[in-house]
Parts: sequence; C-alpha cells; structure tokens
Amino acid sequence: MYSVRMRASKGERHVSGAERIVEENEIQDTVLSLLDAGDAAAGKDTAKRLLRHLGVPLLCIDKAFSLLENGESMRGAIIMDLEGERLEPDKNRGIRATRMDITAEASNELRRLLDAAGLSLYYTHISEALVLATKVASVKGTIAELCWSDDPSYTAGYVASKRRGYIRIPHLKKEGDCKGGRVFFVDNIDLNEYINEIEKCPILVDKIAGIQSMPCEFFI
Ligand code: WAQ
Ligand code: MG
Repeated sequence: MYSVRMRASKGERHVSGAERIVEENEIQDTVLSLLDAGDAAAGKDTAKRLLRHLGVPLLCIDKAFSLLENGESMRGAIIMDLEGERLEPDKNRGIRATRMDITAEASNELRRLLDAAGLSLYYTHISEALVLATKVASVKGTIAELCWSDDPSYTAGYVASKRRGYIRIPHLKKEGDCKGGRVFFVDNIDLNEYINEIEKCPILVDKIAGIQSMPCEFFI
C-alpha cells in the first residue's frame, strides 16, 4: 500500500494537513481529494441555502449547525421540528434509522455512476449514507436531513430531502474535526409513529435515479 501525505502552509503558518494509506489504484483519487483542501465555510453556506430552499426556518438551521458543531457525539440523530424544538426522547442517544439496505442491482448501478463521476473512493460512505437518507426522506413528516460525519478524516456531508434528493457537499468541516451528526427536520408528525417508522419499518432501495452536478443557484 502507499502513504499519501499533504501539508499546506502559508509563510510559516500551517494551513492544513491530511494523510491516507491506500492501494495503488486509489492513489490518483486520493491525491485529488487531498489537494481539494476545500472550504468548509463555503460548504456550510451551501448547506444552509439548501435547507432554506427546502423550507427549514433560519432559526432551526442555525440551531442545528450549532448542535452539530459543538455538541457531544451521539449514536443517533436529532429530530427537530420547525420551531427548533428537539423531539428525540433520549437527547444523548438520538434516534437510529435501522432496517434498510440496497439491492445488488441498484448497488452496482451506484458504483458505476460513482466511478464515472470520479467518486469511487467514497463508494462505501456514500452508499451507506444514501440508503439511510433515502429511508429518512421517505418517512412522512421529514422535510429535510442535514448530516456530516464525526470521523475526523471525513469532511463530506449532505442535505437530503424527498423534493431534491441527496445533495452531497464535499466539505462541511475541516480535516481533523471530530464533531458531526445528523438532524432530521420534521413537520406535523406523531412522534411515536415517526420514531417507529424510522427504527422499525424495513426499506430496500432498488433504484438509483442518477447523479448530477449541484444546481449553481446554491453556490455562493
Ligand atoms: N441513524 C441515525 N443517526 C445516525 C445513524 C443512524 N443509523 N448512524 C449514525 N448516525 C449519526 C450519529 O450521530 C453519527 O455520529 C453521525 O450520524 C455521523 O455518522 O460522502 O459517515 O457514520 O456523501 O460518521 C455522509 C457523507 C457521511 C457521505 C456520513 O456518518 C458522502 C457518515 P457517520
Ligand atoms: Mg462515524
């Protein structure tokens, strides 16, 4: 395997660093992804615009970001209503979306599309997150989901919704930051029914609609 290391500095000042150990066929994608020492502030801005576009009030968006940026790590997700109230019964654990998977056929199609888009390195993360987000978006009462990983070396996240699909944002935090999490924004739900559906109803993803670039109106 190969060690790929990146360090960026301006004058004496360290700007960012990251490293991976990867297989030979992954070197090129890895170098590109490390060079893209992207701008988390711009990513957050894009995510906020998307959430506004989906009808999530600014108050909720600000609260959600502050919870994910500063909160303790949770096993599950925050449920937030459109007044900004947290509804999950256990605030330390959150609610866990479970009982979901993807068919072999849809999974192959996803792999083919990600390869073509130069995203094969992220296949596992994307596939897992896409399946989870598809389930969450399909449950009645979900307006949108905001997510980014708590893995310090994984900066990507997404805004997902039934209306606009899974919108991937490569940088929602800086390399090395171990804060992350998920917020399900909901409206008009019966809480017990909602939790029951998220946790207990099985969902099998059997079709991938496609991949496209983010509509430019969401960039700053
Ligand atoms: N149900 C609800 N919340 C969950 C679940 C679940 N099954 N699993 C994780 N979470 C919450 C929990 O608070 C974690 O700390 C947080 O989400 C992040 O989980 O490249 O890797 O597994 O397009 O670190 C998204 C971008 C990556 C993928 C998400 O999440 C891409 C990721 P992680
Ligand atoms: Mg994690």
